[in-house]
Amino acid sequence: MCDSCDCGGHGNLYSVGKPGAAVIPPERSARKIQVEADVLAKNEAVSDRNRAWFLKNGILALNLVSSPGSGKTTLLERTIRDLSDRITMAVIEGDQQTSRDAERIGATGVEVVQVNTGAGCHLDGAMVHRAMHQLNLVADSILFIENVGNLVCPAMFDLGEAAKVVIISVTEGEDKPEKYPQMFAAASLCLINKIDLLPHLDFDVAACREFAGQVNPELEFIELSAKTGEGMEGWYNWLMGRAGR
Ligand SMILES: Nc1nc2c(ncn2[C@@H]2O[C@H](COP(=O)(O)OP(=O)(O)OP(=O)(O)O)[C@@H](O)[C@H]2O)c(=O)[nH]1
Ligand SMILES: [Mg+2]
Repeated sequence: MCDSCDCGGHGNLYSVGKPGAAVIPPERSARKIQVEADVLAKNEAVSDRNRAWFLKNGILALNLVSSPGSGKTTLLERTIRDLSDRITMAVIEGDQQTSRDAERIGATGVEVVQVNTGAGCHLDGAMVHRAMHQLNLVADSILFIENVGNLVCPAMFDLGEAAKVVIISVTEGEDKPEKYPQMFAAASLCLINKIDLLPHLDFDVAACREFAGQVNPELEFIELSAKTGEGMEGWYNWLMGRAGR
């Protein structure tokens, strides 16, 4: 287990030049794997109930995952402003601390709940369950769940969403799908954000797509800028399609 949370990270250490030299003794490792399985199974049970409730009530729940600062909240602000006359939307905001993102989303006029995870590095099914019942969710709507900025642990924790949307910004380096494959394997859609900055960077979009495609051949891609609005139409088409419009 990762020391700071119940995310299941095993923390194997490797010496440079000696790949595969795991340092956790086998008996401790087995116990950790059992604890991890228990935690994930418990989360899965809650999240399955969330998913059933979303389905029954006609709500498209999407789990937005990324590194910190890739542009999730900026994307949501523009999306809400552009689509609010076409579909009802609500947001659950996950951050370790502060209600800054909820305040930004609240300024757009939609319902929003902030969840602070404290030392935790991801949302889980129970947090989403509590938060969703604080919102007046209506049929034929979209619930965006902005997860804690973290490219590792949120990949493992199902929230009951219909799909994970992973956002990678062009300032992060095109090798992220190779280094953090689980997140790209778990996602249905990859948004490549901040393309307005491409002229100033050496980010290789084709290589990024290739790395992510190796991890997940089914992954769809949309390149956009939440800042300038370029490419957002593709995202809106994807959203409305998933919402059955
Ligand atoms: N140039 C450019 N900047 C962007 C774009 N999208 C977001 N930003 C900037 O990136 C920074 C982080 O944006 P946020 O929307 O707060 O990112 P986030 O993923 O919600 O961040 P956390 O919630 O902290 O993980 C802000 O300064 C945004 O203005 C974009 O498309 N282009
Ligand atoms: Mg944010």
